[in-house]
Amino acid sequence: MKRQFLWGSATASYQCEGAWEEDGKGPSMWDDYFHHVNPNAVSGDVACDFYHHYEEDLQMMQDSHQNTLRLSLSWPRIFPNEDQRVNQRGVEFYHRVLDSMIAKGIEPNVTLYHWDLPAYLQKKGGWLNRETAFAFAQYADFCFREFGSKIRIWVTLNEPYYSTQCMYGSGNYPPNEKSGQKFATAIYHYVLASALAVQKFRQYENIGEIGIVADVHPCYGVDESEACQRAVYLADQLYNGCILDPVLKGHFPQALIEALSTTYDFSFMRQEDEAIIKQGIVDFIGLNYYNRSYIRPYQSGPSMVAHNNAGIRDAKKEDEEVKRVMVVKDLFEKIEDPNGTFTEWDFEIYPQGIYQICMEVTRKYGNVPIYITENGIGLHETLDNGTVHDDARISFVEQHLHYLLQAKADGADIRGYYMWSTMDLYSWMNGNEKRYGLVYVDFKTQKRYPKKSFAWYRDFIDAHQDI
Ligand code: BGP
Repeated sequence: MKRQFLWGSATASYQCEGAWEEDGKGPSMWDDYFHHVNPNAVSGDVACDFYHHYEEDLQMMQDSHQNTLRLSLSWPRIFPNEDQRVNQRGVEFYHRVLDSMIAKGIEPNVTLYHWDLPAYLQKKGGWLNRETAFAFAQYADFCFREFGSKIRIWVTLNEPYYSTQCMYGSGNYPPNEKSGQKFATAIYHYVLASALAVQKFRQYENIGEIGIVADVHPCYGVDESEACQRAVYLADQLYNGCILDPVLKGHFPQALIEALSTTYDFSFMRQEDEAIIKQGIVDFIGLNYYNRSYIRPYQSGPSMVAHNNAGIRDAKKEDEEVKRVMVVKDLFEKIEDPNGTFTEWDFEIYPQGIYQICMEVTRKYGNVPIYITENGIGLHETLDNGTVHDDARISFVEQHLHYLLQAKADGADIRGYYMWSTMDLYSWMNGNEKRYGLVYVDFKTQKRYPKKSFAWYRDFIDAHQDI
């Protein structure tokens, strides 16, 4: 029987729920960070208060004919303390949300971990500590048992590569460190965690399928030279292969490890883990596509990575550090294409990249089922007569969907598409003013206002039901 294509949008617990300490929830590493380390920054304490507005948000999804929502569970809402006693009120919240979704014909696509690590685990080293991987598997196992009758699409982790880059590369996210060694260690433990959770999942029958969500970055060289091709090859292994290879082939990309092993110590990779990682192969892959990587051979300087959280495109002229660039010493450099089109946060708009990455994944990993689990554009927006005329978003999504449907027609097994995001929500280091939603949220009143893209997406879905 032909499966219905899934058309929906995505959120994440810390970015939408709010209620950071309500009904027995424990603090996550983000709560600790904003309450103790960076108290002047905008936090996700309230966000768009999905905890109290979920009925309204799900109703709007149904009104726009979306048949799926990607959401995540907050680990510290379920296991608030180190004693590992279940917080029943947190569990009940997720049951209420799932029941409401199912009643509205909205398929749950559930991520177990979207970066809100319990604070008690962060205090013990977080993803640098291999014990975190085993703790994750225990938490995942609980969720499989508790919610297994309601969830058919499971995701272990969201964007292990990008979150590690932000935690230990740019130092943009807590714990705000810049260490290549820690970067490599954390990625490894993430992959181990996913594999351990998949092992647990396989013990159950009839609880659906399990995957992982990877941020993907199709890599393009500045020229065709041999040196550039080598740089692109290694950049692709780092940005894409270091997650996709282990979860789809069962091992890490060898050339990358060889290239890095003169600088970094890989002794955290234990032989006993090899079998676990081999058994951790997923059923599908979720791809988050925002932009491509434009690559040239390594030129000079130490390894570094920087982000633009200022939301001002010209900020980079004043301060080089806000430029969205990366250097991996001796391997490659990621730069801006001087002819590219960029958002105010230096995200390049490159719709063809979604075609490229879907076809590459299909070719390299044997036609694996694909969901596009995030795609969208962050903009500064204001309310205008009760709505937002977000033509830039409509154009962005329309172009990406054009290329996505082309990839599907050319043989990629694409099963669903999720716009980031369902409604405006909290954008990590960019606070509340980098808006991605189909629905505008007034964060002061928590009132919702559908944007122009909301109706556009509904009509697009209606016209593409039978693909
Ligand atoms: C992805 C994350 C999301 C979301 C999105 C937009 O990396 O999975 O959580 O935040 O990017 O990123 P940002 O909010 O930083 O612009």
